[in-house]
Amino acid sequence: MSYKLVTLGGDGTGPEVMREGLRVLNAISSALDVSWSVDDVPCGGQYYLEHGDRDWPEGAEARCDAADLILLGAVGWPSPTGAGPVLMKDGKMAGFSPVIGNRTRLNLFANVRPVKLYEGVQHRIHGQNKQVWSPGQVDMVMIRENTEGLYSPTGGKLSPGGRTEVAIDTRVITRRGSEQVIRFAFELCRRRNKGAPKDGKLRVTQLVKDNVLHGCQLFSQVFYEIGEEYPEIEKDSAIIDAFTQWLMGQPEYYDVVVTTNMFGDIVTDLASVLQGGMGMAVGANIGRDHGMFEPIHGSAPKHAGKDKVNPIAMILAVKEGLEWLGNRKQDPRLGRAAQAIEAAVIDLLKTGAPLTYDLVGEAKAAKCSEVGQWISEAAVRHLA
Ligand code: GGG
Repeated sequence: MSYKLVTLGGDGTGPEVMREGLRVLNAISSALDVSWSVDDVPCGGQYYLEHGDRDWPEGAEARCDAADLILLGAVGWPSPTGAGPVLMKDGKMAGFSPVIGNRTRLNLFANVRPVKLYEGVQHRIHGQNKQVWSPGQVDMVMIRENTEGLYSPTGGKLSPGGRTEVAIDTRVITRRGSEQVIRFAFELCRRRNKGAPKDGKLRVTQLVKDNVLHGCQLFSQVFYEIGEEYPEIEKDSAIIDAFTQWLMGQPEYYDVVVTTNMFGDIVTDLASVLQGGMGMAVGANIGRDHGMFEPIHGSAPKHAGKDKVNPIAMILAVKEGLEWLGNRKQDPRLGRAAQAIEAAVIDLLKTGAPLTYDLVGEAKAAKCSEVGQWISEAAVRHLA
């Protein structure tokens, strides 16, 4: 039996990091005798520019729906006409379908973003390659609601192009959407059973602006209702703007964090600074029946085609995907594969080379493919 894998490489550096993710997946799968049927679906802004009417082929939805596992690289491409990304006729970003389209259609309601600092990562928060925090101090999971909020496919423009032009984005927060993601956060906190690095307490922190926004008031109400079912977990609430400075100043206080869609989008990019940057940060889009795994970074057009960017986030996305699928299918081989990949990444970061420019600077930088090759060999060694 083989598992069905859909790959959505997308734009720019997306296909480059995907290639390294697949290099690791293939190496470890042959060592464990796991087989995959791989369906590569082209998509994104570049696809739209070449094909004219859609950002992925006819029938792509059904191909994703049939997958056991979906891996996404990155989407979004600059418009040849000037500022901003390539947009489709309906005003959506070309690349909407594989990302927000899949999240919505497949009800991938939880966007799970581990924020973990591995030993050896030199982040540059104060302008030098030093560590501000030790790895044990940064180990939280952020959960972003993934199907509604400001990313709901509602809103539009009135009088487009005229002097009276008005653009409206509607922030939709539903009880059902809030319930499913908040419950997911409490369950994850219980299952993870780690607690915050600072004090070992199981803690779920919600990020809201409930002093201003109706949607956040509903989210918060649901948070405390559901929280009652988890007496062993501390319920913590932070106003999103204040949270941004607490996150940087005392990351060790946080265990599991849950928030609405756009707050989560922004704050997880910020949190990536604590773990070495966007090249280290993974997003797992999880629903009841489907999962899609991606690096949280975008397509980085200026680096495209240079074999330059950090593939570790994509490789860790493969690891998260294998862990998720292994649990779903009760296949212990996939769990072993996931552990071996993480162990290989840990080895590499401790060894200190080969690593890409974002982690070690241009002078010492290795290529994207060298990093992928090193990790794939090390992961296989971990299985022996
Ligand atoms: N790999 C992530 C990616 O391609 N992001 C592009 C994007 O527009 N994402 C929207 C989102 O994460 O909400």
